[in-house]
Amino acid sequence: IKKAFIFDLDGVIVDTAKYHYLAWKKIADQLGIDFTHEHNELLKGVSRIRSLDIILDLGKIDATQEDKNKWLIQKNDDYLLYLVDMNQSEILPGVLPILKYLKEIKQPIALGSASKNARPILEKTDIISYFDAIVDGNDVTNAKPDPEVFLIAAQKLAISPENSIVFEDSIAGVQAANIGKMTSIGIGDPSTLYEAKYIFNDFTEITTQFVDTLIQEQS
Ligand code: G16
Ligand code: MG
Repeated sequence: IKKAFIFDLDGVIVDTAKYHYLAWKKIADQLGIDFTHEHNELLKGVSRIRSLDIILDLGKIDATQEDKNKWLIQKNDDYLLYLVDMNQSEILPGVLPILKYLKEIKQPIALGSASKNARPILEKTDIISYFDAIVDGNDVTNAKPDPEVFLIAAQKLAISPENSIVFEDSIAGVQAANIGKMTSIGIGDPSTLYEAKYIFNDFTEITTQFVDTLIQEQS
């Protein structure tokens, strides 16, 4: 049996969530908006444009489109600076062994990320060759929790949504997988990701036996 194994990027494969936070924090500080790590949870898995709107809402700021565009550019320029020195050491623990195992047993692998910077990150961390399909923020019109990104990924792998498995660290992403009728696996805090079918603190808790179970599981 073949299942589609779809990975989110930020927070699942690499810990870029901290860089997104730092780049947004700088803009929030500039605007005098209190922006905490807790607020940041709301931004995970959410598109760049939507993230800015959430921050401006927090500060009850009504901005012009011109200002918004300026901040979106500033945020991304800043974020890209954090990626310059990125390498394979920034892959989160336990991820590489599972990618290797999936390749070994010939299960199809896809990326399903909201980020427009996904490809350079996969290149810098040297794992792009593991992916049979890459679907990112450049390919979708509807942001998570809309399942579009994962549905396109499954389609590219020629696997039905029911036979697709999604690894996600964000609430919006878990919801997207569930809405798409896929098996959702939350990576992170169980009190945040309780809507997922399975939840693990991180990838070191995911065994090859568990992967085998997922492949055998009836959808
Ligand atoms: C990621 C992050 C979000 C970020 C979004 C857009 O999604 O979790 O915080 O806002 O991508 O990223 P960019 O500004 O690079 O286009 P994911 O789906 O990989 O977790
Ligand atoms: Mg994520």
